[in-house]
Amino acid sequence: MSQNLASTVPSQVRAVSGRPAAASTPMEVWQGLSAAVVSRIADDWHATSEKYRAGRQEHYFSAEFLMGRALLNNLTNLGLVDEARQAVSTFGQDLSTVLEQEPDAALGNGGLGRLAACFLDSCATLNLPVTGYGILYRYGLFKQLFSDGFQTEQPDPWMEEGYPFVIRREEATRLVRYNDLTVKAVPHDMPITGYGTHNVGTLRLWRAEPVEEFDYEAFNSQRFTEAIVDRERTNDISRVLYPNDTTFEGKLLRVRQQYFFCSASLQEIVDNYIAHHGTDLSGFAEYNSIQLNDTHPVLAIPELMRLLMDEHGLGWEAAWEVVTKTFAYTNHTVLAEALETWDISIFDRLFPRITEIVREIDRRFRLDMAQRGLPQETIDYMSPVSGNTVRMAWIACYASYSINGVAALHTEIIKRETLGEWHAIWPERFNNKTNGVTPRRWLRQCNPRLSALLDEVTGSDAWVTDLSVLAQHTDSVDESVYQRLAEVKRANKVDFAAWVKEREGVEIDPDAVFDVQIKRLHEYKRQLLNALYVLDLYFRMKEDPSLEVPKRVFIFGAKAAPGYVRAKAVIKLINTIGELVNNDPVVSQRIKVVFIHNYNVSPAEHIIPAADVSEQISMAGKEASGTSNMKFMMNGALTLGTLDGANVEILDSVGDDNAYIFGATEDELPTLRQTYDPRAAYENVPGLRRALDALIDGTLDDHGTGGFADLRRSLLEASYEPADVYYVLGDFAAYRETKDAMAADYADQRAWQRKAWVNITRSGRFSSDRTISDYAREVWHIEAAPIA
Ligand code: 26Y
Repeated sequence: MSQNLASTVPSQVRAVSGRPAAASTPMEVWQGLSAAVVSRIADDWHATSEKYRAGRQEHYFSAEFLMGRALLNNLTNLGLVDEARQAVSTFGQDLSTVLEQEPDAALGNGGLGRLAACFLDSCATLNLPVTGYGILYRYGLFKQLFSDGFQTEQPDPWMEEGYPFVIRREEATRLVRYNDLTVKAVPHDMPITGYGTHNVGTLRLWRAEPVEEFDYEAFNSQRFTEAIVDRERTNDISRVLYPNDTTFEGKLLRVRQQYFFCSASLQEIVDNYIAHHGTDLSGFAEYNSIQLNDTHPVLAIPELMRLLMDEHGLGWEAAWEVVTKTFAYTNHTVLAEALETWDISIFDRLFPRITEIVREIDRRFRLDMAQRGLPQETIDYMSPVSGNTVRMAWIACYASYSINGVAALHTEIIKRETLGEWHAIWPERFNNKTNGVTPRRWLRQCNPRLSALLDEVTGSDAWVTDLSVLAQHTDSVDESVYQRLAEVKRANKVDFAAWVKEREGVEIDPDAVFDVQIKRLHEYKRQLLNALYVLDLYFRMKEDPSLEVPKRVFIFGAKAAPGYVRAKAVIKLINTIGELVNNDPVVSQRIKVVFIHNYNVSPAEHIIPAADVSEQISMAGKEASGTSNMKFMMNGALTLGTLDGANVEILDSVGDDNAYIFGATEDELPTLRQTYDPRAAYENVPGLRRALDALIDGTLDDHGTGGFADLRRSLLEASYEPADVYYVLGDFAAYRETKDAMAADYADQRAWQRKAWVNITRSGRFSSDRTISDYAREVWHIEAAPIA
């Protein structure tokens, strides 16, 4: 029987701080409480790992895991929140202060990385034998600061002060060999607790370390720099998430990283197979399957070929047979620039044997296709190697038994276009797995008020592990629920307003409509469309001070890739519009703009429960799925969106009356484009000319960078590149009309709360438990393995 936290926490805190618990800092209390939680789950964790190792398992390979904070998540899953609050209060500490000490484990960029984290949570909750594998980046995604409204980046040394939820497993170290370097891969495991279960899953993150600490001989002979050069080259491998890859050296490092975690993970999986099932590797795929989270881990395909052939004696055919029954590939994008390709010279430099295998895959692919009678042109297009270029997505498609998209519309697009040639040959490999998000973190934990209401209305907490039960209550509730829901939202908004005041220094009114767009900054996501709306609204209000404008706060959160100049100009633009609006004594009475800096998982947990409007306004066909749209829905925000990604399915679930949909659809766009003239939109669409001209007439100052003029040109000038690639001006009128109408609807609170209730109760389909059950049954062929 585990001891209760009140008895273990003080000693854990003392061990960390070397002081009495009452004299320790909140950070030290976070450390101690976290250590107490790890100690509490240790036996179950071990038992789960042993159990999973013996049977059929799924391995989730991902370059990103955007885990966010761990302590509250674990306390919630283990049902220990109240006990922990009680335990720390005995020595005068406040649990929420303690929880706010924790850094976010931001080992990911955005959607793809956060999806991997939600998936692990669902796998643990469903007792599924799934392990995540990735890299223990020393620096997570950069910290974003604003300087004069411009984004600046700072390193994020998230583990520097110690991180109790990562356990080093020295004994399971592997060697990863490159042509020019051999490195140790040391596993660091994070426990993944589930809700209401004893099972504890594992996220195994590899850290690169030098085989020899440093060259002592060189050091002793006073050649200090030489002594540490190799050591630093090794440490570089797990130093930072996605280093800049605009230079050859940068690309080399990215490929080194990818190979690093694929090779180490595969070595372990193969060794485990041998330990449990013997040395005949031909049965490997009966016990193991590997999900490739996009193309970043695709080097696992040639690497498993290498291990099976060179280290375990299988012939090519036998090895290929295993490989093609092992891998499944998830595609997360239709944007051509995100489909990874590498120059084969990089492979030559790093691992000539992998080059050989990739070339052999290519040779056999071409033969195979020729035998199927495909025209040479098609074969050349599809082949894994073309000239000097290796195409990772094509290798994935050829070797995988399953290929999936992440929302219904996205899967249709990859079948028809992005991966159309593969679909023509292997239609049976393709399937859809609409994304989902974990209701533990994204509802239970981040929105305790709404959780309590749901417990009350449904009579239990069963919804936490079966979100679909909420649908039974869509219509069968009494009127008072809408009032209660309004009170919950209002209280969340009050909390959020205080958080914003403290963090960003901006005062916002909880009675305003909170309109939110939070996601990575990309042109296709069209933050610019939102910004132009706000700018236009500002001018409308200046022009007619008597205009009836519902009170609103426009909330943004977004990081731009450090080298993405235009995305950075959009950030500066939003901040500049924010200054204009917020400093206007009259306009700021009704509207405000807030840009939450350093948007990440934990800020999202503050923002989403307080949101009224969820902006999902990508150009139709470009957002593969979106997942924040699902989190907003669960928390009762209404979608303002295009028919893109999972928005389509959200609309299906809630019906036309409960979502605000606008803009050109994916199937309309090709025709619209033929006659599309952004200049005509500029001339004729009300408000556009004024808003766009403000970018160049001195109204908005970009400090002479030319960034705003570039944004304007990108929308208007065809000579520049195809003008307005993402149809911002084409959709502006529809967006403006729908958004105005939506804000006006907010006045009828009874009707608004009814819509919110429909969204919440119909969100069951978007639980990652549903997604993971589908993967487990249809792709992974694994079953629940509860330890107790
Ligand atoms: C090539 C490399 C630099 C690269 C790195 C990261 C390419 C892509 C990515 C990340 C992609 C990503 O996050 N995609 C998002 O995946 C989510 C989960 O499936 C989707 O909901 C979202 O629509 C998609 O943009």
